Amino acid sequence: MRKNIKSLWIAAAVVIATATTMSCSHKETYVKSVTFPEGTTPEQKVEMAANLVPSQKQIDWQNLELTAFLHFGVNTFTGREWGDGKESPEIFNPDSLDADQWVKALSDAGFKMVILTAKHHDGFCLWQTETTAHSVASSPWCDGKGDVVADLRKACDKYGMKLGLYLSPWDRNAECYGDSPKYNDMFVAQLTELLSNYGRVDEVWFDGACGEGPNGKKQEYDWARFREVIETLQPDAVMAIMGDDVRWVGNEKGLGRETEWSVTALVPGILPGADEINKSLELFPKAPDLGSRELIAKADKLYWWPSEVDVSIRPGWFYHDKEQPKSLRQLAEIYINSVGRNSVLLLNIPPDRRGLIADEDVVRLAELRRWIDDNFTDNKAGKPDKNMQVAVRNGEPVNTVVLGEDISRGQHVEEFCVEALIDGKWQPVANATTIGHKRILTFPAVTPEALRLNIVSSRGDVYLDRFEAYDIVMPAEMNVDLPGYEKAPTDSWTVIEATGDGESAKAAFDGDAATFWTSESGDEPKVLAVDMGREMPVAGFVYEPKDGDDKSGTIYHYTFELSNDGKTWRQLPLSGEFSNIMHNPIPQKIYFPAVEKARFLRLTALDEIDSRPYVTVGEISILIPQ
Ligand code: FUL
Repeated sequence: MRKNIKSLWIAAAVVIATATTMSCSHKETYVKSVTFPEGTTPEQKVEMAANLVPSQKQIDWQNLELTAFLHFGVNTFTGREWGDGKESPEIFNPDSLDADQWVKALSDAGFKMVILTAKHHDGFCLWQTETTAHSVASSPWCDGKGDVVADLRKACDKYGMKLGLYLSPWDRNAECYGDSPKYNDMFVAQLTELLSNYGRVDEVWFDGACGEGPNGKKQEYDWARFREVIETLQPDAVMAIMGDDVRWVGNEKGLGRETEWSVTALVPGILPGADEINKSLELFPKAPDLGSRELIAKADKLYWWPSEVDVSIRPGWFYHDKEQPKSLRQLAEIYINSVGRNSVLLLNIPPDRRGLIADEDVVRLAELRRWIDDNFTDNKAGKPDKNMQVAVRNGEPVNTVVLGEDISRGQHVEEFCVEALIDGKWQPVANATTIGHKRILTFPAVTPEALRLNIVSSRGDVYLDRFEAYDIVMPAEMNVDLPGYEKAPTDSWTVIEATGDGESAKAAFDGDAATFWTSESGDEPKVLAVDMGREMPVAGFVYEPKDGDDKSGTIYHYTFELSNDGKTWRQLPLSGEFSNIMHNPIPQKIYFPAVEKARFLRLTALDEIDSRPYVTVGEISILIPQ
């Protein structure tokens, strides 16, 4: 706890008291968390929530706005999203790895920090480690003498880029994984190496994915100890996701919430008792409401735990040959829906097998930078006055406002309306709830004399430090499907086997993922077999989870077989895992090593993402060469 600095009036800061403002008699501020003493009333809790502020390193982190993610490792060479830890280090052999090329492209695009997967779930370490032989030291790359983290450090120094490191707690290679104290020692040793030998580290990213299944071993992580290592070795680094400085937004689609509170009742997963408290509040990282007044009334403690939106420029986190980067339109929408919704955007740009960021990704990043510069430089609004009103340049149209609260004083706005003065009358042009560090709101273009912000409700005083107006142009949409392959028509398809209700299985290839097949029963295995009506050149298949928020029944592990006569089946040599589908339930495009001629296909589901006794298929389709 620290004493509040009395409200300072800064040039652009506007302070207003609103209808809902309580008189903040004792303005004590709370840094990072606040615990409610017993008997605190709901009103007092809201007042205390208004006085919760971020730590300095959280403020610095939020100001970065754009951070880049680099997923690189053995998966780059196997084409998988989650390695199983059995990969031979021999396969790691980028022939032109150039960290300078990565950081230059990222720096040119305006990124301020880059986070590298020093170790992903497969356990392969990209640095020279004493903790395991499963690392670059055992690879042919640079005769085993290379060190990707060191290369990246050097490039970051050259371009003034901050460095962050992703170290996966889940390790599918470490023999001691599951032997909790032993693995925790190994993990601490890895963390210590990374945080001691590579200069300043600004973000440590611990992923929440964890593979312990019903048959697996249960590893109990020593989060308190991991945190201590960070605090000792890199006190300025934020601890993200499995950490209490930075929160996972809850999806991998590039979407912040419409109402994105940095002040939340959700307890960071690394803190003792987090699971029980979150359960009692019916809270989880994907929950739509993390900070409303109703929730605060039920909570005993609140955290300043701001959101980070992680999303990949490509469908997968790792580079896969047959995938393409997102369109500029998609990236522009992601920018507005992340940075513009009180979040930091963590955009993944995976280096390819050469060890370079692919040309088309470099181009797309440059396009994004240009789009941001072209659209968010020419502010048409003047300085806000004390009524939160800005004059707009004479006769100029605007369709976007960019607002910001001075978060060093907390997050206060609960609901607001932007009004435009047109022909002498104030008219509403946009309504929204939270602002936080930055809120970008678009609306049909108007040509007003002035704009004003009408705060409908807030938690105490509002400290606005940004009110800008622009006339932005969204990039045109374009087709990002991979050229050369297309989905085969399904008119002649018939179901030859389906666990449960065979009739409903047709819904799995009716071209509409909103209708789906459910295997229904708990029978094993769960099979869907189809006669495609004629022999086809099959290059791969697409499994699409059913549409909508309810993803129950989504398949996790599977086998996929083809047949020419419907009797003799051959299983395709695939990983058999829709890796990460529980977090990112996008259509899974699986390409075979070679095009196969076949008339029949059989998908066998081995388990469901949450071990439910049934599976669902929104759509199954076949990819054929065009
Ligand atoms: C997830 C991981 O399982 C993915 O592979 C990826 O690293 C993503 C950023 O986090 O939970």
